Amino acid sequence: MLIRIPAGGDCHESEVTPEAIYRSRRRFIQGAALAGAAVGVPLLARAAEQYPGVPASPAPPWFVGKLGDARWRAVVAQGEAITPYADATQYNNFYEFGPNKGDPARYAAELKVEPWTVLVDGEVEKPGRYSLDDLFAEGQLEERIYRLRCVEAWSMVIPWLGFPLADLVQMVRPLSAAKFVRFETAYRPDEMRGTRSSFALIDWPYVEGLRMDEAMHPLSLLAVGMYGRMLPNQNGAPLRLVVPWKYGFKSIKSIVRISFVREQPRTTWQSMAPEEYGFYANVNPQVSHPRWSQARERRLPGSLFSPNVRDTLLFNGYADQVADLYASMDLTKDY
Ligand SMILES: Nc1nc2c(c(=O)[nH]1)N[C@H]1C(S)=C(S)[C@@H](COP(=O)(O)O)O[C@H]1N2
Ligand SMILES: [Mo]
Repeated sequence: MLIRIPAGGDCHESEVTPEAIYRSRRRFIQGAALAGAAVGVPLLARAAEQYPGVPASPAPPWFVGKLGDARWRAVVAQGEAITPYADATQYNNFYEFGPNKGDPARYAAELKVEPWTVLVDGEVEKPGRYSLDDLFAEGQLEERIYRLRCVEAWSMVIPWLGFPLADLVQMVRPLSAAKFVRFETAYRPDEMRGTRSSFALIDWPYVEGLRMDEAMHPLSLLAVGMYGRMLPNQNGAPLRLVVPWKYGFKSIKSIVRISFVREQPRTTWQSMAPEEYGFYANVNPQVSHPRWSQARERRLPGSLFSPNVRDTLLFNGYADQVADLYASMDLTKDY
């Protein structure tokens, strides 16, 4: 399925700023405000050269096989550089491993991600327990470079590797009764020390959800990798959702269950603080969090002297692609 690319046209591979180039030459992307490209060069050969600072991790055969004929598809923005790998993997939110930004990098290695299965259930013709291999047997791996905007008002630009969520949804054949998709993270107290803490107010497992049309949207991605490699555990290995027009908390990590349901699911942050976090969680500069404004954001990495503050974009800059989904809604009420 093709991403609808807004006016502005193609963005070639060379226009995307890899981390190394960003660091060494500060070369920025010229061109369209938002552009995409599908270039048929195998990613495997490119990964090492595109993201040289990234440690190579042993990958299972299914991943290596997919990487061999991955499709390069950039979705980027003018003047925006890919966030250095070190920041994307050491400044994380993954409360299962602790409340501090450094906890996931420190402790997520304790999660055993191999073997891994995903339970698909609910209103669906082909329920079952699937391995990642089964889930993506037919899929072609794609690279997508997206902004990631946390509700805490920081953001990054991350090159994901994954499969369109829509392809998986179609493969398991939801029934017409299915109106929402509910996602659940692994809950393993032995391997997730944050869930053992009595200070955590979260009612585990972490749960997120999308309306069916959001799940079918071509920008919604199930990521299995980033920076040309397997996903690090702290970023949600082996399988995480990426919904780039919504606040980061919708992008649920380490998924073990995908359910097709009739009712809007009760999601983790919404159940904890419904006045602060909504089900939709669309990035919106005009809808403030009750305790802070969302009008601006800090693009990481920043520094004391260069905090890198920028205006928040409606739908995180993806309004041309997704605004239609919410045409009849009051975004201040359905936040
Ligand atoms: N299971 C689970 N998924 C999660 C979270 C979490 O705590 N647990 N944090 C979310 C939040 S708030 C953000 S901003 C993103 C952060 O993703 P990153 O660490 O890969 O940047 O993951 C989201 N997914
Ligand atoms: Mo977040």
